[in-house]
Amino acid sequence: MFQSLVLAGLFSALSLAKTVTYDFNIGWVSAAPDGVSRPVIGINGQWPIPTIEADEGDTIVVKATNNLGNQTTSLHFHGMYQVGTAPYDGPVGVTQCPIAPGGSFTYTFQANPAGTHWYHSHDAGQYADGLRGKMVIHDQAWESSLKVDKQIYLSMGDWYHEQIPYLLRDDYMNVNNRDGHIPIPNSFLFNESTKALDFDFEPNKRYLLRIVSLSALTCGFFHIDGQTLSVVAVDGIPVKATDTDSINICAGQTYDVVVTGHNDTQQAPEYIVKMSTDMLTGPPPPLDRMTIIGRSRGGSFNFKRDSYPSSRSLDHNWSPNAVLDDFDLVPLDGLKLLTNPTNKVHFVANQTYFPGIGTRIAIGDEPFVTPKVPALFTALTTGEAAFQASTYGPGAVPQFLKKGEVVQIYMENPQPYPHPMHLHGHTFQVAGRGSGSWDGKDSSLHAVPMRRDNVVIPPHGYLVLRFVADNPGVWYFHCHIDFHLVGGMAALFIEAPDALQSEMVVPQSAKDICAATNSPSSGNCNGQAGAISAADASTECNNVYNDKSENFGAMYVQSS
Ligand SMILES: *[C@@H]1O[C@H](CO)[C@@H](O)[C@H](O)[C@H]1NC(C)=O
Ligand SMILES: *[C@@H]1O[C@H](CO)[C@@H](O)[C@H](O)[C@H]1NC(C)=O
Ligand SMILES: *[C@@H]1O[C@H](CO)[C@@H](O)[C@H](O)[C@H]1NC(C)=O
Ligand SMILES: *[C@@H]1O[C@H](CO)[C@@H](O)[C@H](O)[C@H]1NC(C)=O
Ligand SMILES: [Cu+2]
Repeated sequence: MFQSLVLAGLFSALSLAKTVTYDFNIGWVSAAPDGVSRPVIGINGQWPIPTIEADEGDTIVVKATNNLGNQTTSLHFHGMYQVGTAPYDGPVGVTQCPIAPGGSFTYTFQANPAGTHWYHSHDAGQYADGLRGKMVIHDQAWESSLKVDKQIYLSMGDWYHEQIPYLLRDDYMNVNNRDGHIPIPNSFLFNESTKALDFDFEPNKRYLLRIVSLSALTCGFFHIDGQTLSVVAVDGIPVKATDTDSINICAGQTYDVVVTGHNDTQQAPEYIVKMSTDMLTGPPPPLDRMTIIGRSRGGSFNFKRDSYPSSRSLDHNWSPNAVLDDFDLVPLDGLKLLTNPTNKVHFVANQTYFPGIGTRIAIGDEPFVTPKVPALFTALTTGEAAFQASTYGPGAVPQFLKKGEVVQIYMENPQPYPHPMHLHGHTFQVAGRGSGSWDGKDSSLHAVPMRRDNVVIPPHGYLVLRFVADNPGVWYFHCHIDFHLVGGMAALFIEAPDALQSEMVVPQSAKDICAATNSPSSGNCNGQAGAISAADASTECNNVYNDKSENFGAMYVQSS
């Protein structure tokens, strides 16, 4: 009886699910989001690019066609678990080959989990040239529990006038960059523009602001003068509503915030979006380039009727009084700390200058270097050898997980800069975070840790993350500062390769895009069947000493 009820419920949920299809032609367009015109990567001739929107459980189909001519591309649907659909996760060299100019690849996956997410190129720093957009997956029950009158989709993010391939070649990845200096953004954008939009908040009405950071480097503050921000979700995970004065959103993170329209003023309250400087390795851009100040309607103020008061409450020198500490958030489902991890992974951020090569940054034994064979395809096609590290090449920094086990990542950051660390295919509990080192005791971790998929490791500090290995696949764990990712700040979780081999094959369409770039789509890191010795892998496969490919971003060089 009970079982048939459950089945009936499942069936009705499934029968409501629909398929949402997008046909994306990815190509160059011209845009001037901060007044300076430059070529940017748009979709269907437009930039900013479209928002992907669906209900939880829907099937999303995105056909991505590469019309760039001179670069390869890929799309990653940031925040999607991709259960059973790892070949459609998007990162080049991890779950797919790059899409060559003229080629196309269709991504098919379930809209899961709900929340505010985004999608972006995952090909050699490319998203900073504009291929970055919003993705909202609706959970109607949660949304109606918020009693909001309207939902507003917003983004913030840094912006460069120079294209990423040139910034990588001439600056960040250059042999002369001895200290890991990162190019300073020229501007900070709010909803992809420096022009402040107006909020039309009606008195006492409630608004859900879904804000995503599309940044390549810097975090950004958001604050509305005289108004409380009620944070209700981070990275799509609902949390107990928590009031704050300001939030700081870092590269790749999302925040859902409820705001109630003012009823007690004649004024139009101002809001501010401001680049935060803690990740900059050099002097910040001019204040007016890193700040956007706009108005919201308040009280009896009416945009159409009234003129703005001349006095302003905020200026470019603003700094936040109090910023929400995401570590203190509590997930709405109250999920307790995962205990007794059976797999403990230890990472240490290590920035090193390699003579004759340049500055690279590792979290495991070596800086990550993109494998020639996408690591997922290696896991799927090498049988027993899929359990050996050498099979993936030293630059893949592979970490092996068993199905169902509790995994702990203990990461230390002895460096003076923070990093937003992002995991694909999962959300993790942020069980511990602090300065110095962790004492190794569960008693110093949070009992009900907040969960998200992207968390900042503090400078000279540490993180303790836990998650259940319940999603067989090959999942990237990386810094979301896109320069650091290109510079090697990543590792791979090879999760349950045995389960993978029995459940999944390399899709024919994925083999086709590999063939189009003359890349192997099966075998070990050298594109051969079976195992490879560690010695051979270190000379033949991906490592920092024999890699030059990433120095020029996603530039397409036709192999002869
Ligand atoms: C690629 O094409 C774009 C758009 O035409 C152009 O601005 C850019 O310089 C090209 N890149 C290279 C490396 O030639
Ligand atoms: C922000 O941009 C999105 C498109 O990405 C648009 O739908 C939305 O209306 C914009 N928000 C505001 C408040 O104008
Ligand atoms: C104004 O808002 C406050 C709560 O912020 C509420 O207590 C009060 O009743 C409201 N006044 C009017 C006139 O709506
Ligand atoms: C940092 O990386 C370099 C180069 O791979 C290595 O020689 C050094 O031992 C590493 N340091 C730490 C603390 O891991
Ligand atoms: Cu990502």
